[in-house]
Amino acid sequence: MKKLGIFLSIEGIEGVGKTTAVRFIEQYLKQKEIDFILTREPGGTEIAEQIRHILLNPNSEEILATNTELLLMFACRAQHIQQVILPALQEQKWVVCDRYIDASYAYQGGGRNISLAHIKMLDDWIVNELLPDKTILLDAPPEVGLARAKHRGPQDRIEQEAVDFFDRVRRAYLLRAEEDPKRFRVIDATKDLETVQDEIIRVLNE
Ligand code: Z5A
Repeated sequence: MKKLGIFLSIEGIEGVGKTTAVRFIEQYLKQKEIDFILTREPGGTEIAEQIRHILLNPNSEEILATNTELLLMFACRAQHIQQVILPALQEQKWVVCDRYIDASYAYQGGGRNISLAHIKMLDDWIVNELLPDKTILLDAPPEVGLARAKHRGPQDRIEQEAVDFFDRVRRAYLLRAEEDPKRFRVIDATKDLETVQDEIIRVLNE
């Protein structure tokens, strides 16, 4: 099979600096004249962005059931893999993705307490081993992320959860990293931006 491009995902709880990291990586790859795409989950295609709106809309009068949340995350991912991620990798581009499969284990597994067996079943079906080559996990306690995120606009549906929820999400992320040390690089996101970016460069150079 033809060699695929490099697949990099960025993970972490709300406000830890994923968007900032993605912008930094964008500059770095441009400087190195590497062909890449930036994308995100949930979203990344026209249809997946429409589903994202349902997932994050804080104003719906109907409560979104946790199983529906999980299934919609994977519906987005199925569309995203098919339409964006796989074609780009097949063209040997780098794919830099703001959140991917680990977010489902962390948020729907850790945060919402959905059984890992159910998530794994969808993972096997939809992701089918299309894992990132490297995953940068920006790690910080929820208080740090939430304080940073506070300065932005109104919160989306998931952002309205309590600190306890994000604590469970963080622990689930760290567990994923522990289980797959070859793929994950955990970066202490409480450090200043320059230190975090030095660490990111180290991962990119790998
Ligand atoms: N979700 C899910 O549940 N299941 C799934 O499978 C997937 C997703 C794929 C999508 O939100 C939601 O979907 C998310 C998980 C769920 N819900 N939550 N929560 P998103 O990815 O669009 O947005 P987000 O997680 O809420 O990210 P964010 O709030 O945009 O945060 P961020 O991108 O990590 O942070 P940032 O915007 O880069 O930085 C925040 C501020 O901190 C900003 O002012 C920066 O300048 C500053 N910053 C960044 N780094 C530093 C350092 N090192 N020091 C000081 N200040 C810093």
